[in-house]
Amino acid sequence: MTMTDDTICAISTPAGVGGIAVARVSGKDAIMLVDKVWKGKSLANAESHTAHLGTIVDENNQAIDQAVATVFRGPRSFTGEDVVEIAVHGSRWVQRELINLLVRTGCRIADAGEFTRRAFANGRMDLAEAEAVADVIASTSRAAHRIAMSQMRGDFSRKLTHLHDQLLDLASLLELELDFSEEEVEFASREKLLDIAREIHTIVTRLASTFATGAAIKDGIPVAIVGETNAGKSTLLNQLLHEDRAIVSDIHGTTRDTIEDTIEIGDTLFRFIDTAGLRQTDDTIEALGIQRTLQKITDAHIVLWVIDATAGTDAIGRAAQQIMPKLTDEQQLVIAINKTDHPDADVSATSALLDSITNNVSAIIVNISARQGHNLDGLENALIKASGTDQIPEDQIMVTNARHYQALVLAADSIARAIDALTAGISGDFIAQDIRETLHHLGEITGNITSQDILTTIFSRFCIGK
Ligand SMILES: Nc1nc2c(ncn2[C@@H]2O[C@H](COP(=O)(O)OP(=O)(O)OP(=O)(O)O)[C@@H](O)[C@H]2O)c(=O)[nH]1
Ligand SMILES: [Mg+2]
Repeated sequence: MTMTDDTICAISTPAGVGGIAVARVSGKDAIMLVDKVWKGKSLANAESHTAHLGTIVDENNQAIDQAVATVFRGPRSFTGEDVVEIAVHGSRWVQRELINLLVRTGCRIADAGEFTRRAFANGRMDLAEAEAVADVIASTSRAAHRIAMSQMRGDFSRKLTHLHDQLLDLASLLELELDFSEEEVEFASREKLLDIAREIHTIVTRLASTFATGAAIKDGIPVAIVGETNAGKSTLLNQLLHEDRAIVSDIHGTTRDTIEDTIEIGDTLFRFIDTAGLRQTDDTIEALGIQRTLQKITDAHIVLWVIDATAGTDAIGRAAQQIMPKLTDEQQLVIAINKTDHPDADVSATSALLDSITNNVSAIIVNISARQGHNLDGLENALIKASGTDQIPEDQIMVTNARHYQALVLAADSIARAIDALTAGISGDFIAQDIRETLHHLGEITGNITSQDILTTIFSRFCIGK
């Protein structure tokens, strides 16, 4: 991606036919270039933040469409440059002609994410805020949207900037000390330094620890649906997704490979993964499927164990032996006792056995009939509870971006080294080095310190027009 001061254009609304489509033009000549294809009151003297009705006409004075042009004069615009947004009727032909015409007039088609990159380059937002624009656009659930909005508003950046500034103050005192090293003076109080370093360590670690949940909220909380063959896992998946996604049959071992899809329950996006039923098998393909099931248990945040209440207690014991040892403390277990509608279902024996199996693990147990759709509400509530998303305070800052997470982990490491050095009474230059590293990692998130390569990678993930 080249950063130049030319004027760029792109359709900013989704590809396809719509009631209207909006082309965005940004750059120092934006107003002048749009004026060349504009029939109506000239935009040259239009005030910022005003909308004008007119017609887009080509070089032969042929009308392409009636349009509304909204003028934003820099720096008070999204990109910080002069911007004109042209709303036309959303026909594919009109959209194509408009862009072709703008290019013939002197605009360049924008690269992916170039509008947002210009906003960043012109100081309209920092990097974390710019990345949040992409997240807001991509958000598919209320919870994901809330996190992205908070990041776009700059809550996360403000927190980091505050830490960064505090640390920078101390770092400069330390550097000053190094300049006077002959004299053995101490400008930076070691006690104060230690206090602040500890505080920063706590906050950075806490932020990093929100990543697992934050990322899961963004992509869908992974729920592995597991259990013995024929328990009703695929039936349940179809019910949760309100769609016949997986094949259901009374033949044991119907599902061979994992099937996954997302759906929003309450405010939260869940990613359900239906898996091959657990049983002893000589079939090579089925055995590979079962290996995948075990892997999915490891990757899941929530393990949803489906039990066939008609299958007898031996079957529960067998499944438990496979599932329980794989669970970690961070994972939540939800157990669905299924087929409660069936005359052979023995719910009380099943519950009693489960009590002993799960006696030192916290599990939420729900009785359901997947086939009849009984108590699916109860199961959905259990999933929301297990996800913990209803416990996240409204103003909690969540990290959802792997790049930010990595930088936070590195910042936590270097500040921890500084704390060790301070506690051990090690000399100032080592401490200053660790603090400089911490500053560097915090700066990477907001973009104070970021290489052009990283910027290009980040912005190329946007679509054209953003
Ligand atoms: N009576 C009753 N039958 C059910 C219920 N849920 C599923 N079944 C039946 O149980 C059989 C197995 O259902 P599946 O959903 O294919 O089971 P599965 O756990 O995916 O099985 P595998 O893919 O072989 O591991 C089918 O005949 C379903 O109709 C239920 O709630 N009540
Ligand atoms: Mg199945």
